[in-house]
Amino acid sequence: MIRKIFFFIVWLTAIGSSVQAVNSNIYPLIQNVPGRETMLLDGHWKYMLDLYELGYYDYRMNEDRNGFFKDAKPQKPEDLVEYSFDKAQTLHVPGDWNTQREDLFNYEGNIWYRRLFDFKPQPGIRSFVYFGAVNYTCSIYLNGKKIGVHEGGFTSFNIEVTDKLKPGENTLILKVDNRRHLEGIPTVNTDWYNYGGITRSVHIINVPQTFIRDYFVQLKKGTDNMIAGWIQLDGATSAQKVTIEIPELKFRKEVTTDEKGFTTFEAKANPVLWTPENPKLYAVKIASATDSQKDEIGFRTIETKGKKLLLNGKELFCRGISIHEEAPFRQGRAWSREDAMVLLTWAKELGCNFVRLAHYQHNENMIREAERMGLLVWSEIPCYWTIQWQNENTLQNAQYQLRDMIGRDKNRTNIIIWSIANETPISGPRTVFLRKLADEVRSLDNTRLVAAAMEKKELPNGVMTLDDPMAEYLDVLSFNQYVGWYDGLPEKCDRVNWKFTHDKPVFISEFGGGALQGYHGAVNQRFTEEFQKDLYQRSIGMLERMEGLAGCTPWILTDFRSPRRLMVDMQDGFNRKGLISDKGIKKSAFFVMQEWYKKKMEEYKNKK
Ligand code: GCB
Repeated sequence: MIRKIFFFIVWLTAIGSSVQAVNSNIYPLIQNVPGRETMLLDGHWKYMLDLYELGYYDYRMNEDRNGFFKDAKPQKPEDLVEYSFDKAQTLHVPGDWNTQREDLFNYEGNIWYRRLFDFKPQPGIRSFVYFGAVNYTCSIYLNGKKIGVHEGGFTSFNIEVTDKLKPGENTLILKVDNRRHLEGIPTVNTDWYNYGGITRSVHIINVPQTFIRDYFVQLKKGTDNMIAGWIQLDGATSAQKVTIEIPELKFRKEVTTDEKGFTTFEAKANPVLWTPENPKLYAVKIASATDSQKDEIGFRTIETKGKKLLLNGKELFCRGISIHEEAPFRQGRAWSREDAMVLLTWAKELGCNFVRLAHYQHNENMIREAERMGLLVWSEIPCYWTIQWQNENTLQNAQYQLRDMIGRDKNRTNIIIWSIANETPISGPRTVFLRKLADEVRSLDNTRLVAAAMEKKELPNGVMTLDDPMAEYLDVLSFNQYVGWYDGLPEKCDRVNWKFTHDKPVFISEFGGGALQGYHGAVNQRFTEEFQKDLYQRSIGMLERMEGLAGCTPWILTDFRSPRRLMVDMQDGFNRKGLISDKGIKKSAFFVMQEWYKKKMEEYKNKK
């Protein structure tokens, strides 16, 4: 009897945990979703605003077994049902809710979403529901049953629903909660707008019983003529043959997986290396007995040598810009290919070969378009400012977000830097936390560099430096500095000298200042285009004197919404540090930076 009770408890715990957290341990991410034929669930979803979470808790605050996820409808006139998805209004998915309806603009709380769809189960086919991103937490219900919860507003996740879909009409319901949490990643305090909702596409992915779930195909670290990686099948119960082919390179390799469907491979090849000037991608085909995958993959090397960054062995200067995932012109979260094209075309116009996608993983369109356009990428997780360093759950959350970021994008050759944090306050626990993240990155992907946006330090003798214990564990000395904006006036840039003790490339991950586009005045008048222009001119002078500078990503491409920016008539809820306004108009500083990048490009053209 005691044994039976024990097993019952174990079973209950197992059920509980499989419902509780959808993470890459339970449902590993499916690679290359854009390359699969999927059933897209984008479009108009019914929604209900639920300020008091009454669709979730009963009046004693217990989880209600008959919450809104039941999608109840009165059957008889006397039935009491106090909500109706059928009569509710709609929100477009993907999209944040804030910019779709005026009354939701400042809403932080719960919204229920419902989507009905027809489905025809087919024998031998497995199905997964895939979410590009939902901010910040969500509970997911299919046909009245909870199938998972997820935390983290910018990473993708999928859940297997093979046994939960039914023939005919299916009901997918999400409870999305975008409230901020002290223990969250990010925490309550950021400098960007907390757009809520199902912000990226939703797909049903249908795959064979045994399918190619994941793969990693890049140049082997330290070589430029050896393509190496691994393939993971899902559903395999015995060893299987898998082939990987790159027809243009006449590269073909057949390998056999272990009984869990995993295999590594490596073989010689001579690809034309991916560069910003020639962003060459190859069609790569992976095939198993039951499934096949097609992707476009490029090959390049990235390494550091003393103070130099080397791309394909050649010295690189990152002519970069920081970008938030905010839609040009209409504001709100960007998600579409068109949004990505507009933002990245501006970056190209500025003369960039590099973009810092701040402060969280951006949608896949951004990364893939950047790759096609020849833009190198810094990708980061929202481990930003005052994280709860001693909270184990917070660490685990950061680790999942990191794994999911790398999980989705590890085959994108334009990503050369994984960043683990931004401007975090130095302390023992913080360094322990960040070291674990840095180790995690290296264990998942040793082909790229690991960085964090750290902070500068001014020594009593006026010398500026980087004095952060994390510098030792990271590959680049990357830090944000606002000399001339938060720290003195622009003329300070002319006086500052920088000294670094580490023999590593220096990278300025942020600098800049605000200006309201079209606001003109004296050079010492804050928020004028003249002030911003002068600040950029002097910052460039300072950067030119910085030994070992390997690149920079000024803050920021476009003005973006932030609740921290309250100045009426000047900010009006926008961080105005953009080189381009929220209306898409370039400010004077844009052209200063453009001119400098032209010069840098010439300077580095013939570097070895
Ligand atoms: C920073 C932050 C960035 C802010 C920026 C600012 O250092 O990393 O998220 O938006 O400063 O404008 O103050």
